[in-house]
Amino acid sequence: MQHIAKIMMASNRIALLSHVSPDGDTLGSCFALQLALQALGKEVEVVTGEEIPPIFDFLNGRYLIETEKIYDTVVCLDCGDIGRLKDRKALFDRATTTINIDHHMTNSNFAQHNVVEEHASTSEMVLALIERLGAPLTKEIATWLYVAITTDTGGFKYSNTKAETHVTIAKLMAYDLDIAEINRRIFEMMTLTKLKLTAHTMSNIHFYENGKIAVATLDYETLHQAQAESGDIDGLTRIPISVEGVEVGMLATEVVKGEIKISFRSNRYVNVAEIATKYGGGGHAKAAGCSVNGEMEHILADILLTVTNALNKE
Ligand SMILES: [Mn+2]
Repeated sequence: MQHIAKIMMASNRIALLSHVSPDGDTLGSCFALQLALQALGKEVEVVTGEEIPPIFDFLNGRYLIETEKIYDTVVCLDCGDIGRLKDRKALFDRATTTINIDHHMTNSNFAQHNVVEEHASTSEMVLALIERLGAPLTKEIATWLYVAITTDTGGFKYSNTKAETHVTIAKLMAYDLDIAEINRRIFEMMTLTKLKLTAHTMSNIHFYENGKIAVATLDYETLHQAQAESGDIDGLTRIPISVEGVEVGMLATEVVKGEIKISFRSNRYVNVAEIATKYGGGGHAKAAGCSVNGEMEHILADILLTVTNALNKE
């Protein structure tokens, strides 16, 4: 981290990259680091590759969707592998120096400099970096870091929440954060589309292996008809795993025809990161994902076999 702080201090034009279908952690990490580096006089842009989910609009993050510019240093935040950059790989390849800061233990160490550590969120590493850079912490920065941690821990409910997570939160709360408003906007408010997709997901769950595996699907027709955006789908992954007795919950979505995205969640003992990695994805032991091209039914049948094997191996 010391070395990375030095590289950043020596760079003038820096790009910060979030991962595809950006979530609170990748965005919170990008915007917090952007604000800190700007305070140090650096020219810093967040480049997302897509619109960010509207639930984060109230925080006024400034970003570019794409750019032809060349940067001294490109930093990927919360990206487990280079595929998570999609079209921004070209931007990454053009940079003189590349850095990868992440907390997914399946990370492929794709940059010149890689810092991968096990924390509840990538943003905790960003906070450590900001402190090393000697940039002042502000309410705005603390808010983004809070958003990153609260989203990646499901509001401090997931097993990745550690004592150190709460210590960090206590530090951030000293900046007079409006946590009730942040949490209301992030966890409670939803679009009408999301409400309808929630209902659809709940009424389309299939169970296997005596109810230990639950699979919900949102196919292309359903998502296209609903005009769903990625923000409408985030969070629905928790629905199958929330049913009593389920050990592995899966949500398969097809936003782009023929591109099946599968999100895995497990409760206690199945390592879903291993399963997702087998299909070209990755993640954490209890929350992982992958994207496979083909027909939903075939892909799910194959994955279901793998999950069944993993379940019965334990
Ligand atoms: Mn994360």
